[in-house]
Amino acid sequence: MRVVELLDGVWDFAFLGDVDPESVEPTSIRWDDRMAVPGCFDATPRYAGKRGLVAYRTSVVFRESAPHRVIFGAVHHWCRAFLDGVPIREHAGGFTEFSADIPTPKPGRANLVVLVDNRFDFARSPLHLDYFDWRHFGGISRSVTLHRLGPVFIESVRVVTRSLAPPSVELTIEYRSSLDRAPFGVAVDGRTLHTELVALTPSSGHFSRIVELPDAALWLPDHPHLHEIHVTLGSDDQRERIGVRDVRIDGRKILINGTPHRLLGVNRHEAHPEFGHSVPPAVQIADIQLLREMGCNFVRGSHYPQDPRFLDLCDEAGILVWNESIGWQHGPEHLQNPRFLDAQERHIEEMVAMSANHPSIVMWGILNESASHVPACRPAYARLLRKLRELDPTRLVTFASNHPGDDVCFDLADVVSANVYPGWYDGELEQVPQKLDELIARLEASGHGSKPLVVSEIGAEALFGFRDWEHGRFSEEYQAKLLDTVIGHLFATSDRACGLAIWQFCDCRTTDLLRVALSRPRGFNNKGLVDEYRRPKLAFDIVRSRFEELRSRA
Ligand code: ADA
Repeated sequence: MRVVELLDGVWDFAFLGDVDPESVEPTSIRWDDRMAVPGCFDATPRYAGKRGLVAYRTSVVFRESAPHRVIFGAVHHWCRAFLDGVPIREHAGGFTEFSADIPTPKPGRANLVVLVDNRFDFARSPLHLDYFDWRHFGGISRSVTLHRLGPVFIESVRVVTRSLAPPSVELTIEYRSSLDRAPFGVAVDGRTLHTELVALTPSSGHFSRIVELPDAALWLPDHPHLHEIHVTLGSDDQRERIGVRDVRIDGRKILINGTPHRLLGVNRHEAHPEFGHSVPPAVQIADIQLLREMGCNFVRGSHYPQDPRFLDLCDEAGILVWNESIGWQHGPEHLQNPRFLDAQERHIEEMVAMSANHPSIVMWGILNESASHVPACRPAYARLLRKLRELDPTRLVTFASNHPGDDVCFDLADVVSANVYPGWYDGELEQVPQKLDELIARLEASGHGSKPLVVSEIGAEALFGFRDWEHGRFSEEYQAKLLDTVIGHLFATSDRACGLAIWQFCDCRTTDLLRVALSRPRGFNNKGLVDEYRRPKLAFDIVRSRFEELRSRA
């Protein structure tokens, strides 16, 4: 079985500042501080809000000269890793997993140094830009593990539901090998269901098998049954937790295992003022508790791939997920730039590779609020959505448009998703019902009326604790009243939308770029139903009672 060592803990740390990474000699850094891994250094008091190059160091022990791999859960947002001063991997882009191979380590202790840069630099890290409406925290934000690789090793195990009755799944195993055959086995929930001696192609390859799961119960939001699949190949193994379910569309409805589901939920940033993007399990569990308390069965991971551990919790809680690749209001200058699109494509590959086995994910999203109304940007949407469908034909694809009236890419998606702000950026609260009706009428008129519609953002800003008799903007009362009106109108008087993701679950720190910061009191996007410490605002109870009522009617 594979030997895996968790490298998390307290690492040596140095804040190097505004220096060029090319000028840094990793063996002569002055280590003058300590930092938690996983963690975001710029969420700690000493380095709060700082941008620059930093260095992390730990030591690892190789007991033998066999090939090893270091897997980084996520690093924000550019890094270069060295083993004893020798570069082993460079990576741009946070929120996704990547690895570094060490084919022939010297037995003994070695230093693993990671230079990490949270500065904005389109040339090096085109996916993280300073104007996005959230704070890009920096650091090694998810776990780091060291894997010893044997003569045969499993690169990935992909599990896809093939049939609901009788339940069966298709497993696709990608491997690397120096052998021409190896015993292969599949156990489900501890029971061996399949064994064979499988022929392997030299160096690398893949094969698929369909396995019936006679005792499996199906995964549904109300009954999220999970099963553990243990795959062995030669001396290597991998465990995946899966749910047997399928996702389809029937006209304007989204079906899970053949049953229409109305998606009721929120957008969630993976962030916390004390931990940045490295949200600890205790907070993730609190978030799940709050989502359930509100009656949500849906979360949109805005606007980047969610932590696999949070996805595990969604799998367990039966919360449907829209998992999204990173992006925010990109115009033609990005969407026609091959460098940007290549980086998006690599990031999408990493996102799908790390999260495709989560049954909670029902759709993939791309490019939040980008120029999907500009004909010249259509090829970018076509390319990235095509990529997603190639990588995963079993799920729906979508993108959140903030130009739903004149979007030119909706036909490329399975689900039409609209971000709208009636009563906040667009008109007064009293106009909300009329504006929602106009949105639906425009979609019908432009020929997109036959697809499922998700209102993927809608909301209002409320400063936690600001209660006011005028019920004006920024008060908790205003937000509560607006969301009450939205939910009431969207589902009580019309059934056109099949999903809603309120903007947003919790307040989050935003960019310090002046033009955005001036419209964001406290430097936060304050449209959360709870504040950044998860304290509920008035709207929390309103949403809960509306969602409860809708679910009891369903
Ligand atoms: C947009 C965007 C969100 C957030 C929101 C707001 O719709 O997609 O990330 O910025 O607006 O609060 O204005």
